[in-house]
Order: sequence, then C-alpha cells, then structure tokens
Amino acid sequence: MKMNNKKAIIIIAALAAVIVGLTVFVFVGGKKNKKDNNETTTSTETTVQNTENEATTQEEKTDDTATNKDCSVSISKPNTWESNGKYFGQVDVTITNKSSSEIKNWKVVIDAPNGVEIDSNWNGEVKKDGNDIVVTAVEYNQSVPANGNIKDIGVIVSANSKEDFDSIGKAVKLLVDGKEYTDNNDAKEETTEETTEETTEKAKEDNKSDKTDGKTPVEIHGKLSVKGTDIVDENGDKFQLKGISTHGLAWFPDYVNKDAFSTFRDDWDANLIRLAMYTHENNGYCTDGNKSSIKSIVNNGVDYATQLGMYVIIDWHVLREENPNVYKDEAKLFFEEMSAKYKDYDNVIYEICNEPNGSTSWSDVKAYAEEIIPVIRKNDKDAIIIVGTPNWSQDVDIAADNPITGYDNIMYAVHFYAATHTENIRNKVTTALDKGLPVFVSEFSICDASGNGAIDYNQADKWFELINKNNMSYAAWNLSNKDETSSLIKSSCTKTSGWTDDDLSETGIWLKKQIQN
Ligand code: IDC
Repeated sequence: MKMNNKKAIIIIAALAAVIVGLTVFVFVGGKKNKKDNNETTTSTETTVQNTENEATTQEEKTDDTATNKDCSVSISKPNTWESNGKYFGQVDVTITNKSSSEIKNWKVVIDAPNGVEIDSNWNGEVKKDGNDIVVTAVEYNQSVPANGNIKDIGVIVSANSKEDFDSIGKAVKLLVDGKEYTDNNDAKEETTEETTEETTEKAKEDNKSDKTDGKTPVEIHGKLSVKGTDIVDENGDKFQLKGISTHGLAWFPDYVNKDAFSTFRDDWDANLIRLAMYTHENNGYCTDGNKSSIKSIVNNGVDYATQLGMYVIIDWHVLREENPNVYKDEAKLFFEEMSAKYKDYDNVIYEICNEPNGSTSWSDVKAYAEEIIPVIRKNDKDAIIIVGTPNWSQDVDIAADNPITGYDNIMYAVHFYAATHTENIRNKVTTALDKGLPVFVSEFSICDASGNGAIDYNQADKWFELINKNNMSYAAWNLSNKDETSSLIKSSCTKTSGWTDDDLSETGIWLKKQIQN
C-alpha cells in the first residue's frame, strides 16, 4: 500500500504524542504513589510501594526496638564427650532481649568448621551452611519477648578432630531482620571445654545462687553412704531421699528442665529426681533411640539437679528385654562414661537395672551387677549404686539370702504398685531388712502395675507406714501428663513446671502431701 507524506507525518506525530503521554503518566503516577499509599496504578508500582513501606518499617523497627547493646546471643557447651574416636557436645543457645519491645525474625549463626555435623537439636530449626551452623525459630519461639530471652535451644554436634570440635562457636552472631545485632561473642570463654572439676565447681557455684531460702539438700547433707539398711548423710545422720521419677526420657523430654525440678524442690520438699532411660522399648537407648540425644537429656537432668542441690538417680531402665545381661556391653559403656563424668559429684546415684523380669534369676542379676559395679567403681569410688531384683524388682528377700559382697554403698530395689502389690511384697521387704539388706523404693505408684487403673489409698498408706518406719528412700512414677493414673500431672495440663495443685492428678496431689509430710 502506498502512503502519502501528509498521512505519514500525522501517524508519526500521533505515535510520538502517545509515547510522551505514557511517559508522563507513568512518571506522575509513580511520584504520586509515593505520597499516597492508597492510590495504586499498576501492579509494578504497588510492589515498589510495598517494598518501600517495608523498608521504612524495618528501619523504624530497628530504631525502636533495640540497639546492639540491647540484644545478644551466647552459647555454652554444658556437656562434651568422646565416642568411637569422635568428639561430641551439646551446644546451648540463649538469645537475650533487654529492650522494651519484642524482636522477631531472629537468626543465630555459629561458626563451625566444615567437618562438623549436627546430630540432633531441639527448640530451633538448625542446619549446617558452609562453615556455619544456622539456627532459626520454630513455631513457638518466633519472637523474643521484651526484657526476655529464649533459652533451651540445644544442638548436639560432632566433629572428627578435637581441633574442629573446639573451634565450634569461636564466633556467634545474632541477626534480626537480617541486621547483625552482635559482633562479638561473650560466649567464647564459655565455649572452652571444661574439665570435670571445673564443671563441678561451676555447678556448685550455680547451686549457691539457686537456693531459694536456706541451704539446698546437697549443701546440708553432702555425700551419702549406706550404713546397715539406712542411707546416712555426710554427718552420719540417717537420711531419707524423697522424690520423683521421670517417665521415659526419650518420650517426655520436656519435663527434664530446671524449673520443673525446682518446683519439686521448693513447692514439694522433694530432694530426689530419678532419670528413667528405657533401654529396649521404642526409642530405647539400646534399640532405635538416638544415643547422643538421649544421653544429653540425662546429662541435662544431672546438671539441673546439681545446680539445684538435689540428688539424682541415673536409671538404666531395663524392662521389655527382661534380662539385664541382654545389653550388658552397652550398659558397661554407658556407666563407664557416666561414672567418669560424675565421679566428683556428691549427688549422683546409679541404678543399674530397673526391673529384671521374666525368667531372669537373682544369679543372672548378680552376675550382671558384678560386672557393672567394678566399671562404676573404677571411676566413682563411693556413690550409691542400686541393683534391681527379679520379678520386676520385688524379690529383695531372695537377694538378701545372697547379697553382693566386696563393695560399699550398694542398695537393692523394691518396686510396688499399691493396687497390685500388697502384703506379700511388704513381707519380702521386711524379711530383707531383717537380714540387713539396704532396700530402696526406686519406683512405685499407688495405682495398679500397668501404671493405670484405680488408686488404692488403703494399700498406699500401708506401704508408706513401712517406708517411713524404716527410713526407706523413694521415687514416685511418673513425671508426665500421659493419660494414665500414675502420671503426676493432669493430662489436660501442658505446663512443664510450676504446677499448682489444680494442675496435679489425684496421684500427684497424694504424693505431694506424702513428700511434705
Ligand atoms: C509404663 C508406663 C507406660 C508405658 C510403659 C512402657 O507407665 O506409660 O507405656 O511403661 O512399657 C514398671 C516399669 C515402668 C512402667 C510402670 C507401669 O518400671 O516402666 O511404666 N511399671 O507399668 N514396673 C511396674 C510398673
């Protein structure tokens, strides 16, 4: 088609006008939008506008909430251990917010050489990113409250060389909304590996600052020993341990916390915590459980009890496997490690087999004990060791006929569930005591042997007459809110410390009175 010149000029002019017009429109629109948040023209401009608003808010937030001095992060390594030539440790992370506004979108970056691995973690999303361990929030700890903190973030790490292991945490950064809040790391000193002596000293120091009024049980009674059928304290006075057993540590780890233990110490007058570590069941230490994370719960439990000046039982919770010899080699390794770690602690007690059962005889149990006790004694010369007895720790009379010899401070477990175990088991206890056997009620409840069913208050009272008359020590099953009668916490209550009487089950109410008695 042929076009004349005039027509062509008109078309070009019109096109030029459209282009100029559009340019002006976009320019003016864009400017306007910056002033007026409600007016949007194109989607691109909306995005620009929103981004700008976010940037402004972020700046304001940073100014309003905290300065570098107000927020900080610190890490510590409360437990370290070696296993199969590898170096393991627990890294605890604490974020502190001293400002008057909450902070959100936090991220902690911990220096960690390339070879370092993350074995398990809790209360944070944790991943390895190059030479860093990066920790971010989980659903329930997205914000650090004003004048508050987030504790209880834990990571189990491992490294092939000691050098790599030691350099974990050489630098630690806290980032909030991508902005670095701390550029130095106060934790550097805390991260240097502590010797057992230093750990003990630290725990003792903490213990002093933790006591609420007067002295803690361990400050008053010190190292315990066994004299005749009694536990005596360091002054030689008869002493009764009274306390609570956890449920399976791997199943209810949240109850192993310092506030929970101090609730028992301060509100209940308890002086003992038993840490029940199932060996065979689901998530068992010797089956499919994650050894290092289960062990770190044990270590945490011991640390909390130590800080609070409470006594603590490390319980190798033999049950479904029936015979403790099934995992004897594992038990040796475990008690070797625990006794090396806690040899200088005055408050740690070892229970080497919760409840032998099935066809397991006393001679099976005795043979097992005679292999485990020397492993512990090699490190820890005098801690109390509790040995389970056949038939779910009922046959103390049989053990009394043929007790373990050659060691001091050995005790024997009797367990009862008052609605099932009555006069005949109490008679076994009396027989054993008469023969001079020191008996420890390291587990009991007042319902039936399933841990559930109705409470038998009448039998429970009879048991406690016997217990108190003979100064026997005891730990009650179980610290959890599981829907079963033996749980001390109501199943509707999700608190993991600081329980009021309203939060306690019937068993919990009864036990609290018993302990306070
Ligand atoms: C029970 C728990 C229950 C759990 C079960 C696992 O109460 O929630 O499912 O173990 O096998 C014992 C044991 C102790 C038992 C308790 C009640 O030492 O582990 O706990 N019991 O059955 N001996 C006698 C009773």
